[in-house]
Amino acid sequence: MRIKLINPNTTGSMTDLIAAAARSVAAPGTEIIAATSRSGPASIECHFDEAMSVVGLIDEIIDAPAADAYVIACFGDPGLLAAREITDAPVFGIAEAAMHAATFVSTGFSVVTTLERTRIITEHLVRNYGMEHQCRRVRATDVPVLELERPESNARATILAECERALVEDQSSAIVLGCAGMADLAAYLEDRLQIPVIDGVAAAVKFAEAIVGMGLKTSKRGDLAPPLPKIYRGKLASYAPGNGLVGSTTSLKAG
Ligand code: 5HY
Repeated sequence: MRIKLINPNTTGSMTDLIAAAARSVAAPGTEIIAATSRSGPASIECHFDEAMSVVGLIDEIIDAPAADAYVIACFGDPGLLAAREITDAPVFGIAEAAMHAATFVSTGFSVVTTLERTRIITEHLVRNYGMEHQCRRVRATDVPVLELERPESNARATILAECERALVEDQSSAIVLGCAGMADLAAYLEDRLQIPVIDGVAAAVKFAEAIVGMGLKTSKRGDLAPPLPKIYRGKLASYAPGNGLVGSTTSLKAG
């Protein structure tokens, strides 16, 4: 099976880290195609970044070759439902995948994420995904996304300290890592904390394998049906549903 792993930010080194995490858990028959968005922000840290990242993400989904499943490797799950509309191949967001995984191995988890403003965005996701009962708290470290890559930033120690506080103050029994750029930290943190630490990239890849293995596709009945054909104007004219790039027939073939 072929899983396309899309980093919707434009930082290729982060894609390499995410791809390594995905490949380390993928089953022998799974091919991971890692892609970095070609347009948009270098890191996604606010609502505007998220909105601006979605066109680049959609480009990666409509580009050949088609995949059996898609993973959006950013913890805000930007464009997740839009992506599900334009293909019938299952699409996974790493936040949704990680939170679901956490509920299988604990009754209460904390999310440890990057900036304070990201914490608020994650709280929206917790509510959207109906995780208010299982998610005890979302914690920010105030480490910017791209600082995760710089050893001098001391991000690893900062994140470990926040996880330790989560165990004591939130009484959480699992940690969800709140950024794709933390994918390489799961084993290190799990070793020190002795509780499950869930990286959403790994979770999404394993859910993708399971759902594709079950032969499931995204439902095209209701709101995840292909977008209705209509005119789009200005810079986005070529994305008008039904004109060939995004359309009911093309996208379903791509899936
Ligand atoms: C991510 N931003 O996973 C998010 C999460 C965050 O560029 N990749 C990003 O920390 O806001």
